[in-house]
Amino acid sequence: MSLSVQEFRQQFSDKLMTTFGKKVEKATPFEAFQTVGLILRELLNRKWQDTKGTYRSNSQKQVYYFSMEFLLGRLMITNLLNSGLLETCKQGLEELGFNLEEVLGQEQDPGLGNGDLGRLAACFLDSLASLELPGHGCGIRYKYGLFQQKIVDGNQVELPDYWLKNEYVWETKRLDQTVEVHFGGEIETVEESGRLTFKHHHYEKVLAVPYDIPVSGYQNHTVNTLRLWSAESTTNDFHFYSIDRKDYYHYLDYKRSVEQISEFLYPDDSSYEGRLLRLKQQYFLVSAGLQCILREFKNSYPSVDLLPEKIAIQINDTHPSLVIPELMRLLLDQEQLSWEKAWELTTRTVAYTNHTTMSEALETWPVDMVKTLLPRIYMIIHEINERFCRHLWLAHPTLRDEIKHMAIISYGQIHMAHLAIVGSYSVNGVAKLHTDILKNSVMKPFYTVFPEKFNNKTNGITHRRWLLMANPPLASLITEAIGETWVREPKQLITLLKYAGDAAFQEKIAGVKQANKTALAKYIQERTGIRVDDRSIFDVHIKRLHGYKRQLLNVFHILHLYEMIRDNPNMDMVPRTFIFGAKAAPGYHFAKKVIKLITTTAAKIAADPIVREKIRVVFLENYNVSLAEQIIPATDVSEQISTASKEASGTGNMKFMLNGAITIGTLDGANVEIREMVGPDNIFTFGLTAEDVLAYQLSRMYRSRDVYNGDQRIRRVMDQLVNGSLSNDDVEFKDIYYTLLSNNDEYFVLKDFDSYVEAQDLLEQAYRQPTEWLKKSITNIAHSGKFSSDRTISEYASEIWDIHPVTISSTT
Ligand code: 26Q
Repeated sequence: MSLSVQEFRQQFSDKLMTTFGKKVEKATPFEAFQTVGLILRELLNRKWQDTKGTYRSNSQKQVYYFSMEFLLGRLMITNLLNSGLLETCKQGLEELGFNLEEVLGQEQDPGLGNGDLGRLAACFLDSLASLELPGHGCGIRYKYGLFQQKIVDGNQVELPDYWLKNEYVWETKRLDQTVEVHFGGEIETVEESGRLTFKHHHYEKVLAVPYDIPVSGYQNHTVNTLRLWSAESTTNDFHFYSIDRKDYYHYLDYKRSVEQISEFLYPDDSSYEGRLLRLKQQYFLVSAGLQCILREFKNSYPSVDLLPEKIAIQINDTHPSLVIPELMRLLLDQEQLSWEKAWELTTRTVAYTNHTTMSEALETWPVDMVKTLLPRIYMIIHEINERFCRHLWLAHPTLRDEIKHMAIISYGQIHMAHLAIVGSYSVNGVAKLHTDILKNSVMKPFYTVFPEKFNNKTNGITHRRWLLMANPPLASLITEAIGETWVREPKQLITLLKYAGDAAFQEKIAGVKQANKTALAKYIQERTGIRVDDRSIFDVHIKRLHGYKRQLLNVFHILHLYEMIRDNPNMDMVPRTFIFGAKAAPGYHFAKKVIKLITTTAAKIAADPIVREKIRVVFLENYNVSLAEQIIPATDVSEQISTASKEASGTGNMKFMLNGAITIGTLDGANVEIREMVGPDNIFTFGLTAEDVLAYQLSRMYRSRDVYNGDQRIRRVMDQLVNGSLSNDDVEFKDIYYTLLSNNDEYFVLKDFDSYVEAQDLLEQAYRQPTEWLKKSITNIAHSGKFSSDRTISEYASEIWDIHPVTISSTT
């Protein structure tokens, strides 16, 4: 289905009139945006119907990706590009007197995720649809996404992200698909004709209402579904409720408590303690999603025995791991299967992805909380645990000492990762190194018991969003050189290698990078009033603020340069602009102090006429997907400097290399595989290896104070934190100072400082050789095909899910 510019204009003015009662000349950019959205939706709806119809009739296996987060970013440009209408729309809008960029800029960025894990889910949906694979997302329609960040006096301030304030043009409310989710109450066990049955009384009823978002594939006919659940109560419910309570105020309380469930996204917090509301959210997602899948399944198939042949459920970390006991509950209590049969079906349907090895990030829930909120689910988890421990005792006598560490329930806590491993048929890590650490250390005893479950699926990103859409000039240049097959087969990017040393091509690449830097410099000036030198090196560190991601190490390098320039104002160096973007969890004190340190350092340098000629620091507030799309194409240096072993994979690293930035990084997460691909000459690695870090943790032989005492450069940097040179308030940064010295620098910032500074020096020398630098840059782009989420999803499809592409037949 394609539209001519003429038809587009006609539809635009018709829709504008019916929706807003306005003529084109009077329309605001927002109204123009909504109108284009409505045109696209109509086109998408047809394909959507066809896709659903085809899936229903061809009976092939489908996958459901359960995730508490989907960090979609703006969808208009994706949908335009996917339906081949980008040029038509651009021209049509221009002829009608609008500017495409401005219209696209009207779209809210749905911030329904914290960071990488949520963004990964969004990339996966894009690849599923683009590869014509039958796969859907299942998540929560939070009323408020991740908070909006403002910087006030150098500090982070959080504001609510009410992304739904204008109608969201891509969603459709599906009232007819509403299901009920039950919380609390008691379970009565009764024997009925020789079988125990479980009756749930006095529960609180919550309505789960789905909102569907179409997920279109790149220039094909597939439109899959992202279903987001909203907790709602209707006034019609009042009569149900009042039978028990006869109290209008109780009803209002109930309504409030129901609506809270999908009210906001929890920020990923370093010191997070289990909160009842988060558990409610998790069960809400899982129960609504599974009931709906099972209902649909039973309409299509004669017996639930076929479940593992027809459906796979992937859980994005342990957050949705209650799918395991909930599926058991539905199969036992509703479908009346035996425990053994229900367990067989469940463990052949569910697969689990792990995203962290850090023990403090592995989820646990207090037994009492689960018992009270989800009494039947608790009974089932208890039984799973009993059976699992018995199995270990009988079948793995050598592991008897380990059982207490492997139990699902121990010391009053439920260990969700243990539940997820035991209840699924596949456990995957997200980069080779990460999977090896799971197998050989963090989950070693489980690997001994279930070696066949463990596998690696290195993360990927959609090159359509992160190159084709975010960096059109680079995309065109690549297509000019090697043709356009790379868009459908990103591995083809490898043919760019033959241009790595080609002077003419290098010059064009340099031109694109320079233009992107100029554009970013302009954007920075508009947003912050700061003028940055677009000829300086753009050195970028954008990701969530976490101790292990070591933004602090980057700041220490900057403070070190500061001292060097003060010592020697004529020092010969290539000017650099350090760009940061990061949100800290609202309760994460240390992370917020690091933000303050970055902004304070930025201000100090800006006020110093000598230093600011050579270095500049910019903190861009409210980092999100749209901001990333602006920054990444303009980046020279990609900072990926986590403490080795801590960053499971990272995906920013991949987005940067795809856009020709050079990585400075530790041998952590997917950096290791990036290095394997591009070779050691085309990446700057430094610091402790994962093995070193794990060894230090075991031996407890690291003493940060010794490093401090033995290294004058570090002392100078550290002392700036507390000697009043950064802040008049001499306690402002003392917490950072003591975390590094008295708390022994958990993330090895001091330990890695020297080798980081050395790597930065080497990097600068390389930058001084433009031909060599550009060769590195092109080599990185050429090898980035491996890191496309199309590759990742193909691996999940064949090695975990056993699903296959489906050609959508047109029914209209
Ligand atoms: C937990 C409890 C309460 C509130 C929030 C959370 C929570 C929310 C989000 C905990 C963790 C997350 C997100 C984790 C995450 O993004 N992990 C990242 O996953 C990426 C995709 O695989 C990897 O690339 C990153 O390395 C990993 O850090």
